[in-house]
Amino acid sequence: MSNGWGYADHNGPEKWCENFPIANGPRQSPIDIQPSGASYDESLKPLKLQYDPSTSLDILNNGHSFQVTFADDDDSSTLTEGPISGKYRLKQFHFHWGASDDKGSEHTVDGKCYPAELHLVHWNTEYPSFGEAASKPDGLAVVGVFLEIGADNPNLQKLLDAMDAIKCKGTQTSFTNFDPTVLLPEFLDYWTYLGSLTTPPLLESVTWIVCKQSISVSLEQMKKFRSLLFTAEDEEACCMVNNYRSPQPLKDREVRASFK
Ligand code: 1SD
Ligand code: ZN
Repeated sequence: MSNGWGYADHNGPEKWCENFPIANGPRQSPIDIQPSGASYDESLKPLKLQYDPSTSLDILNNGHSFQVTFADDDDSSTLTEGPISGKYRLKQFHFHWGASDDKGSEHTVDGKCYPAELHLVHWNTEYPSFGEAASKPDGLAVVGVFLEIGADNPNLQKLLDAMDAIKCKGTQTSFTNFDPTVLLPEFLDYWTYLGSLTTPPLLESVTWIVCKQSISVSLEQMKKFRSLLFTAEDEEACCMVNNYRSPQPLKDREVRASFK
């Protein structure tokens, strides 16, 4: 894994444990969610997502995914309630997807893979910064939303239109006034469990909140995701696909459901 981690055979998820031994730790993500094994917890509150579109800054191809970054110097865009206590600020969102429609999500439900999964990454304002929060057991909260093949999703269009400008690794462009609320499903029933980042350094700091309801994406729109490149402009082009980690052992963890 000399040239850093990725999703290829030589530097992919099976190799991450060489440099990041926590890959085999007690609370790794993603997991296969088994609805029959999840316990309904009536104390779980509805999620409260308050996002201010003026906090969206730019869109970036980081060579692993593409992400939209948000200004997080005040409490303008936050996640509160749900399974967490206190206030978590939105830092960025990004996606994971497959080379074909039968794979791509990180979490699975009873073994079912979705073609893509959206992650909205938030950090606990009890800590001074994202960087410090990222290593604390309650430092991050990531909301996961599955994408399912269906109708063209107009709410993805602004993102897809920006992709031509960020085709290569290391490129970014301004992406302002975007409201990530439009990417959420209509109903916010969720499963929650304690896990980790799904990419190196795989820190065990994430309260995962995975929405039961998916959002739609068309075949054409999925094609556009797959037209991004893992590679920089001066490298041999390699399509950004299969940028997901497979489910990890549940070990001694409980998955709770906000719904019956
Ligand atoms: O894959 C992302 C990674 O890009 C980075 O955003 C990290 C947070 O620093 O989070 C992981 S993930 O666990 O949200 N997939
Ligand atoms: Zn992710």
